[in-house]
Amino acid sequence: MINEKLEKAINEQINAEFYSEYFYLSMYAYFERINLQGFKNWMNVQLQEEHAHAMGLFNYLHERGGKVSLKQIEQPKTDWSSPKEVFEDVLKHEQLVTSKINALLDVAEEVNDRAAVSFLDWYLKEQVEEESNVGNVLKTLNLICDDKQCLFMIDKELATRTFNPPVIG
Ligand code: OFO
Repeated sequence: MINEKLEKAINEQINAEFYSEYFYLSMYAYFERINLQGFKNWMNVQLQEEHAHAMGLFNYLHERGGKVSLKQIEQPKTDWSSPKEVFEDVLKHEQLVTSKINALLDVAEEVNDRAAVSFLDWYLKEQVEEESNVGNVLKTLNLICDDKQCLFMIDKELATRTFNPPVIG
């Protein structure tokens, strides 16, 4: 049976991951509105990844005999002034998620649940990768791209991203 404190912390992270899905869905809607299909595709892949992250924790909690308690999902931001502003928000958001995963790992360590620590390590590695990917897009937007032609070039590149269901844990 999983420790109660850890169960609560995992449930909070499930909510955070579903919020991430919702947040990226809102960005997807923004890119649909301004007709940047490649950026929209990037968000579509990202929101599917977030759904998989949430379900990974959901399934793990069941596997460990815990109770999944779904909570209300906060309303995400709905408007941005530019794709650059969107990616600034994405980076900030992913940095926040990293700190949440670290806090979750602290709880798993505190209650001495080594199996959970090992499982949650995957999420930490995933965050390193996500922050790096997002940082690269943002760098391009910040440093290289100050005209529309460049934006369309990045849009083309982001259109090539595909969703590969992650193998979690
Ligand atoms: Fe963005 O990795 Fe989950 O939240």
